[in-house]
Amino acid sequence: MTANFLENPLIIKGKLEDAERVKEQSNYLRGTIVQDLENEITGGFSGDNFLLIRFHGMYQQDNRDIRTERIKQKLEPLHSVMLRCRLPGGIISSQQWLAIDAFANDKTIYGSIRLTNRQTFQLHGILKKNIKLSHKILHQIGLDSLATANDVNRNVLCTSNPLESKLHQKVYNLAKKLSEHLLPRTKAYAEIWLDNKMIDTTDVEPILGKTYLPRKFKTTIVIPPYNDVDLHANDLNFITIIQHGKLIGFNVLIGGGLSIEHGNKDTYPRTATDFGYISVDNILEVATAVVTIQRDWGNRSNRKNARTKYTLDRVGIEKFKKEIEIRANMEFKPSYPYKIISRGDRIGWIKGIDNKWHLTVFIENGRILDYPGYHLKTGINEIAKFHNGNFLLTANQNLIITGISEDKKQKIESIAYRYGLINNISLQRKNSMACVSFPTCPLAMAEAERFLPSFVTKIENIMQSYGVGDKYIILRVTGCPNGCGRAMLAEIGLVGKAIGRYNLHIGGNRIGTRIARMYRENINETEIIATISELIEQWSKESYHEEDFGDFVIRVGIIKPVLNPANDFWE
Ligand code: SRM
Ligand code: SF4
Repeated sequence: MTANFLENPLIIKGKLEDAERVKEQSNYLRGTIVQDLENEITGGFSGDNFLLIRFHGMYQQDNRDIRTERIKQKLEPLHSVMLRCRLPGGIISSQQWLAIDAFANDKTIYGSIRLTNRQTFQLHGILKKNIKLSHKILHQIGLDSLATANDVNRNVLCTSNPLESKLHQKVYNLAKKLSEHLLPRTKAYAEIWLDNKMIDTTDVEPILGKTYLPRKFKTTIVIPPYNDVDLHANDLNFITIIQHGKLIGFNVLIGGGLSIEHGNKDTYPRTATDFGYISVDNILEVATAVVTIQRDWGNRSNRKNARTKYTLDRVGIEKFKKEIEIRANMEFKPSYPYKIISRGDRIGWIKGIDNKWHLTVFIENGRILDYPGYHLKTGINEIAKFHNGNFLLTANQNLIITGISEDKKQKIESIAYRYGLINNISLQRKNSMACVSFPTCPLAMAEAERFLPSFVTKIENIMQSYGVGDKYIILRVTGCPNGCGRAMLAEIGLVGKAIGRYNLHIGGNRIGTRIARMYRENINETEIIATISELIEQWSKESYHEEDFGDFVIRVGIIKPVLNPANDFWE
């Protein structure tokens, strides 16, 4: 049923992006990575390999804080790679954690583990000589970094939901199954990083195809009422429908994505569209259909317009839907009603229906490192040594220590207190998030992770001064318009424009179904604080009972809602 690539009118014709040539000529993602690894003259990867290593879960980076200094000294940038692990649903055992923790300490430049907002972790600063070792260690502990970057289906997200543990286990298993089903089949990863000899030379990619997808692809499974995975940032979402405690099927939402390019009106953030309901048994067929449609119809001539959201708006929802039904041999039924109540994590202790305890630890910006006077990394390591169970990484960059029996609770609590892991964190801080940005992100335009902590303190003070210190606003900072910090789904979002300057977006809602619109362009921190202060003052005086900030600014007409992003986002 695969669409004919040459004759199908739904395919954009035009000069292909160079990334397409790279994939085509890569021999199923091998390139000359092996030869490059042996080249000790440079710490980086050359030519196509720079992009190809991304399919294996790594990005070449350098420390931007010292880049200019090194250039002055006529040195090449201090190249290293950031490795992103594949961890569907975010579950990692404490034993696996200890191995990662030791590797981060001993073999990375920065010594940190960075929890990402897609339920996994990144290790920044792995030198070329240690890359193979990193993959071997991952392999030994049953993990890999395959397909966590570039034009494939990325880490599959699944609601972190310890309270509904029975259902969570089932849904988590589906997330794993989906992740494996959509993985590249090439043996390149094992050959290059794990020294497995090439078994044959005819790798076949039945789902992804020889040139893989036109762009990255993101999938979630959501257990309402929690939208902690921020489904509207994703290409494909399965919302679980439960009847009498049993999972019966999913509502399928397609075409979410948040990235834009400053000033490029052909780009826009988009929330996912509801396509209808499918039964549990159809999940793999529907996922295959959506991925292969995007593979066949996605724009390979312009990476800025290549995500599923653009394909969907170009071909139309009805056409896209019909094609899924043909390829998956099923029909969508009308969606079931469901209710989302929140997006945040429930920091602190929760008792699950399994009678076990779950402790969610707040990790500011997901950065796990020992700081002077705050030994966060050591504290988590101590818990991992004692716990002998699982950790669960959330899509809000936090960490849950799961399944703690009553007799172990006290000891874990005492370790957590000793290392300052259980803190008096304000609601505002718990609901604030930033992307990585400087110093490692090559695309960063403004600070994000290093900017957020003190910025939140300022917002907390403003909230206090207007008597709304017990409330919160979903606040997110993203260092450039790629939108990794999901600022486009925030009530207040800052989008990096240049060093020290941001576009200020407002008007997203609490449950993450409305895009935030630009309110002020290219302003500095002082201007941002002054603007937000005025808005919070007005909110504190004029809002209805329990009216959230994002809804307030829309209701009183401070900003127009984004209703149809393809047409009205840039108005
Ligand atoms: Fe992202 C690229 C970090 C979630 C949209 N993202 C990058 C890179 C790899 C920069 C690069 O291409 O060289 C960043 C690495 C920085 C570093 O030093 O670590 C980066 N993205 C992150 C993380 C770590 C942010 C975080 O603080 O948690 C998240 C890793 C997720 C993961 O584990 O897989 C991360 N990125 C997101 C999200 C949010 C989400 O998925 O929920 C988005 C917006 C949603 C979306 O996809 O539309 C996002 N990242 C992008 C884009 C723009 C994609 C596009 O459609 O144009 C890029 C740039 C690109 O792909 O060309 C990008
Ligand atoms: Fe880097 Fe931009 Fe993503 Fe932030 S939003 S991590 S600055 S690519």
